[in-house]
Amino acid sequence: MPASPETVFRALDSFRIETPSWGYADTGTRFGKFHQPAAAIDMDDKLADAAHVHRLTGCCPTVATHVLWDFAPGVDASVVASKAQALDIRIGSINPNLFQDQLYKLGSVGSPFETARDQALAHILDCIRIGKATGSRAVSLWFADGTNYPGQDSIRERKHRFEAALKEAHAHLSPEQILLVEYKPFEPAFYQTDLADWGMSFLTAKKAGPQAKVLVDTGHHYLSQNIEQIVAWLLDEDMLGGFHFNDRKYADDDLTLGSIDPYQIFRIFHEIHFFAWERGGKYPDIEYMIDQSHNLKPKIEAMIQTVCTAQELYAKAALVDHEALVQAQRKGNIVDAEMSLKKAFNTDVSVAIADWRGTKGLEADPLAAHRASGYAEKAAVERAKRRQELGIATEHSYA
Ligand code: LRH
Ligand code: MN
Ligand code: MN
Repeated sequence: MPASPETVFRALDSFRIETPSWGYADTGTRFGKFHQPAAAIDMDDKLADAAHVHRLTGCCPTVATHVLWDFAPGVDASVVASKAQALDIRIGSINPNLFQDQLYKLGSVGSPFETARDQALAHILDCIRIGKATGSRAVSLWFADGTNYPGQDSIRERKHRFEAALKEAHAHLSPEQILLVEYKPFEPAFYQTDLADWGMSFLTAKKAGPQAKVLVDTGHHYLSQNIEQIVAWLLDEDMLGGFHFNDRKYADDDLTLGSIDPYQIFRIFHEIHFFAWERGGKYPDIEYMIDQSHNLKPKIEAMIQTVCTAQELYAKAALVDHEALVQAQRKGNIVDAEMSLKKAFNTDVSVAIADWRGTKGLEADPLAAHRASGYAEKAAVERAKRRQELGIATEHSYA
């Protein structure tokens, strides 16, 4: 059944998704890295690639930055913001790096060492300053903190250290800024992670202050955990700040979105549309971001694939007949209730999305348009040459 174009158009008109700078550069697993000649070398390349993806999709106006990987020490962040602006994009979330420095061996803000805690907090405050200088809204916190062996440190003490640091960070936010608190149950800490699940992020964010919210990375859950239920609860508590979208088969696999389980992403989007429908069409303020590390697929193709999948699933989820769903729920009609979701999920939205792109002056198929543009081939030649000149033929700063 083809989709009602008005609903699809309305959904896509308001849908924006942020691409990550690190998704354009060479990445790998902890076992190794397979290099791509077209991969971005520096921030200028990452901005160019992000702008190219936005030009083709029309829905990725911001790029997430990882401070240590993207901003050279002492660089004027507003200059980077101007470069982005010149390319018709903006700097999006600012991600501190609280895990690579040797000082963070036992953690950052949760470390038993005061020097590590002080450095981590100072870095977060720097990121808040970078956010102000670049006109970006979200400072997005992910902590590798935790312990690897029972008894290694006091779990409660670490909790208190987190509460103190995030409260202090929150006090430095401008009224426009938000603090996103991401959780992850495992890796690199393998006994206990300080912010291991949404409840821990929720409490820590609540204690930090009203501008702190929870960030849900879809890869950061145990297998079979009901992520849409977490989303529904966070929406109901006005605590859902944003997403890091990716897919996984096992753990934090960072695969392209919907490559394994598109229905799960659909169900997450359904919770958001359903919530907004109950509120007369008022959508919550959510930062939709991609966090994937496709080290085998060509970088830009993988990014476009994820963006298009996100649009498709967001549009499909908007098609759920909420009236019918609520009627079925009230009658205890499980089959019809479930079918209202399935019917929307099984609707073909490809023509409606292509038409929407047409109304925005975009090509109907961004992936085909990218392939036809010759952008990747040109980048491969130019970047391979530059790598040689710089003496970094196969290396990149991402560790
Ligand atoms: C941690 C994480 C976090 C980091 C990103 C590179 O697994 O999801 O968001 O900032 O990966
Ligand atoms: Mn993440
Ligand atoms: Mn992750």
